[in-house]
Amino acid sequence: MAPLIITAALTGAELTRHQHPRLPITPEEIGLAAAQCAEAGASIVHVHARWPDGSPTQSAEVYAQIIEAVQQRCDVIVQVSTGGAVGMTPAERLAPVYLRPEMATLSMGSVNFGRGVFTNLPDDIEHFAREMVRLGVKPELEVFDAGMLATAKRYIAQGLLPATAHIDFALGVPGGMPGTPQALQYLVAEVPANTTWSVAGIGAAQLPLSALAIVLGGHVRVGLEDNLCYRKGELARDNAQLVERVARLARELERPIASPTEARRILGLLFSANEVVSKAPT
Ligand code: KMH
Ligand code: ZN
Repeated sequence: MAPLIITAALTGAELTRHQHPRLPITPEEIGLAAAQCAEAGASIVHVHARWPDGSPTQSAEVYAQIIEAVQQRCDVIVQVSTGGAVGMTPAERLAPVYLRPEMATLSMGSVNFGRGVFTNLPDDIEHFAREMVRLGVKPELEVFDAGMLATAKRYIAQGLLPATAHIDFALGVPGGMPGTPQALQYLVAEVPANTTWSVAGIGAAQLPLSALAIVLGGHVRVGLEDNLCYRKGELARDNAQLVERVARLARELERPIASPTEARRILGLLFSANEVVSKAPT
């Protein structure tokens, strides 16, 4: 089996310090959390930006500060969110992609989210996809429901998305597919050839789905964005504690853990010298 890529979803858009006192909010805090997660075995950090008061933003300037704060401290792949927060405009959400990060999320459809709707219209998904391909940013296809996997497969078949896609199954959002082993196994059986996948179990689903992904040969996303607790009734110490547990499980199950370089190789992010030149910001 390929080494396990662990993604740390550090902050999210909706959570507050009232819910978790160690939720990283500022670029500095996010950089520190990334370094702790990298030390624990994460090779990707999924990041959201916040204004200093904690409210969500897709400001490219704040994302640039986050990327710099992470890269000063460690070598992990930075994956920016284009999901942002419910209610943001598509143009707002796409802004950090123009920084040409290594990866960005790309949601494959709309889903009820909290009391609102996380809206992803076909025209917007297709525009986001074309921009990411044009800018050399690897999309991670966010799948909250089975129909979204069918959409991803359609875009791959049409050539809008590369066949070497990376899919993240975000399971357990109320309104989306449940965070059960049965749901994950159904989805995994439908994953197209050449495609890698990870799972982000929401809330209590995080631990069992992580264990299942390790044995099924998938990859794992954990972190406070998806789950605030280490176990029922006990807040996680921080993001790194959640990464440490997955790394420990993987070691027990004899699945090696990917370094950032190995993760880049698995995800096809390593470019030849010529391609690096063509990827340089213009
Ligand atoms: N905050 C959610 C509405 C992503 O990062 O791409 C969307 C989200 C997905 O978090
Ligand atoms: Zn996110």
